[in-house]
Amino acid sequence: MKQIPASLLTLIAGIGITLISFWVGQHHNLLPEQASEQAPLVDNFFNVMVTIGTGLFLVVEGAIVLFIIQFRQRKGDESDGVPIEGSFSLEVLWTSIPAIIVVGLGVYSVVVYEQMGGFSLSAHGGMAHGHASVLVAQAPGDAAVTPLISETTTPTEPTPTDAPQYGIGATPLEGSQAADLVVNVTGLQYAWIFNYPNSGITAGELHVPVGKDVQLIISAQDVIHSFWVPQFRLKQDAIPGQTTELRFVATKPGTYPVVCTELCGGYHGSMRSEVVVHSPEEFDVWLHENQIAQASGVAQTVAVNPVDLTPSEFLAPYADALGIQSEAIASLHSHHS
Ligand SMILES: [Cu+2]
Repeated sequence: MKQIPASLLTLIAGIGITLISFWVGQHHNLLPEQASEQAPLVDNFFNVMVTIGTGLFLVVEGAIVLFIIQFRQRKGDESDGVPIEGSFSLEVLWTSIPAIIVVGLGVYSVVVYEQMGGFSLSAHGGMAHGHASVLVAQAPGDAAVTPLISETTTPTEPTPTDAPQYGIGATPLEGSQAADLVVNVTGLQYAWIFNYPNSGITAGELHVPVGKDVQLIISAQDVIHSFWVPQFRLKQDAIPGQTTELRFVATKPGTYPVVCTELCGGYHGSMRSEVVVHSPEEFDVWLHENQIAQASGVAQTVAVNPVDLTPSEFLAPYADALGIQSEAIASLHSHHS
């Protein structure tokens, strides 16, 4: 029988590895369900990485297994191995292929970040403004540089309201449009507090309507925390003294976990909450009920056994005091520990 040429075998192996890699990239089941408009962007990127990773794994491991068999020591063979000094063309190949992959993934990740609104120039300042104010802040220490900088940047200092915000903002499609719902998120050891500035509600879980453009303004009271909803594929740091933003559209009604992903202290692991995605009607009911409950004041709420309360109800009496009263924080500690 005539030997099959090596180039043909390599071609068949290449096609096989490619097909397997693409299949694994689409069927790995490693990610939780998608519940936001942003999730498919992240998942497509992840699938590309899994596809490439599978291909590399098969090529490298396959070569090892193949060579173990093909170049094994045969019985009675005591001779030395073939003296191989190296191969310049092989080295060029295995340096350039990873380089192309890394640069390609880097470019793709920037595209995804941009589509999610990572480079938004929001009404709150945006990246360009942020850089300018940083330069102005550095200038006083260097007299020679000051005149140069003051010529190129606007002399006005940003006011607190248009302070630069970092994070995922409006997408290029949304432009400078305002979000449908704004929620202030505060991270503190060891809880997340959600405040709805337009309705005055303060809650221990995040409630949002499905299909609506939601803007979170995230801050931290003590140390760095990180707000993460795995099903939304969104994560944003909560930093003391610097607000960050996270803008998303939830696509599936349901309850999803909110996790702190920044080791923030002894009970970091218990710093969890939930985001409840309602239908628009359900959300209006929730909004209405909570406005009534929180308007009724402290006197009535104190009489209720706290064990029977949801975090939202429990936090209601402290709505006004949030952020300043140590009492409110102490209550949160006892509730969450
Ligand atoms: Cu935390």
